[in-house]
Amino acid sequence: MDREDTAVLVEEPVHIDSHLDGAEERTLAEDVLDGLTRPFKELPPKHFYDARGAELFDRICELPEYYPTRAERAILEERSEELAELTGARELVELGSGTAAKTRVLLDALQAAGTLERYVPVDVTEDMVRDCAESLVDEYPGLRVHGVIGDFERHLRHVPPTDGPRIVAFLGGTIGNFPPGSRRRVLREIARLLGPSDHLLLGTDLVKDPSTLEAAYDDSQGITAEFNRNVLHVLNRELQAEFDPEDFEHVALFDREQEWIEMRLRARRELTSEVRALNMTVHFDAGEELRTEISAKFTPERVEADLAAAGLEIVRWLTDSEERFALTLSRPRAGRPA
Ligand code: SAH
Ligand code: AVI
Repeated sequence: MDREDTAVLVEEPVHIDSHLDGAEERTLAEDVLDGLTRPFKELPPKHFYDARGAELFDRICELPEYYPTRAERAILEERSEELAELTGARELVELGSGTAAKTRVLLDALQAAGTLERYVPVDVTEDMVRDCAESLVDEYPGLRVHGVIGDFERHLRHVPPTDGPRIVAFLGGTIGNFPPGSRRRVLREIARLLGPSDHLLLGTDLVKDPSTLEAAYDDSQGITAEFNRNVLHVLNRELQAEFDPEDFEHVALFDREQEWIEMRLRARRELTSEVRALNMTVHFDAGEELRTEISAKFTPERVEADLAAAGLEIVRWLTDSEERFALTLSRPRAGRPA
């Protein structure tokens, strides 16, 4: 027999694509040029997540005040079997996957149902995608992992096509980190990943009393404050800025009208920093603030309206016993425009 006849194509269990290159540094530069020259200074939250930011976020998830992770995990523990049965998913795509800690609950259920074949984590933090892929193929024999290192606002076209039912998961409440207009744009883009037999699983934190919310974003150990200041460490390293992060106070406030938490960095004194890579000088008055994150809190009506605007209809609305957090399973509405 010819060697070619006997050759078996062995697919590697881990495949990683990276779409972050010089373009990523440009987006940080553009965000700084755009966001730090406005009367109300602002930066998008995706720049928190270098290796240190990702580690600080993991510590936030363990804090007694930060309930969303525990509440979402509790829902997954209670309802993953039902989600596996409803979706019959062979593939799980996860946007902003991080360490995929809670995701394992869903992967366990899909594996127990006998349908799981492939996991596709998508995240801007390269080491996390690589480490998580390596760990998961060890933990789930037979699982293939196709990691996409990229920005889910720009690189969703690189999510590989699938021929089986899939779940696209967007957990943790990360959708709340977008202001309302971009939130709907992001959901519309995500909905384009869904065929008629696919589902979106969306995690959203729910509106509740302001004191619980503000404590969740201003913990007594100061970990969230460090996470917030980390964006200045990122600017110092990536763009040769000269901020002293300790010159800034961490602020977390619930905006009752918008129903979102705002994290800000407030200058403790008047200061000026060079951003050498951009040949730029940034000035802060004493008390001036830089908005670093919004984290929107949802009502069932808001989730339904946002999903409907993306052409999706709700299949299941799942909450924890204290109704702090919701997971919504939705699918493309029949007859939605492509
Ligand atoms: N899903 C996890 C992690 C949430 S933290 C959980 O529920 O605990 C938010 C994650 O999204 C981080 O891992 C961060 O690196 C990633 N992220 C933030 N903005 C992103 C973007 N624009 N594109 C891709 N990943 C992003
Ligand atoms: C990732 N994201 C959903 C978190 C949140 O709650 O908005 C990020 C975070 N910011 C402060 N603490 C946690």
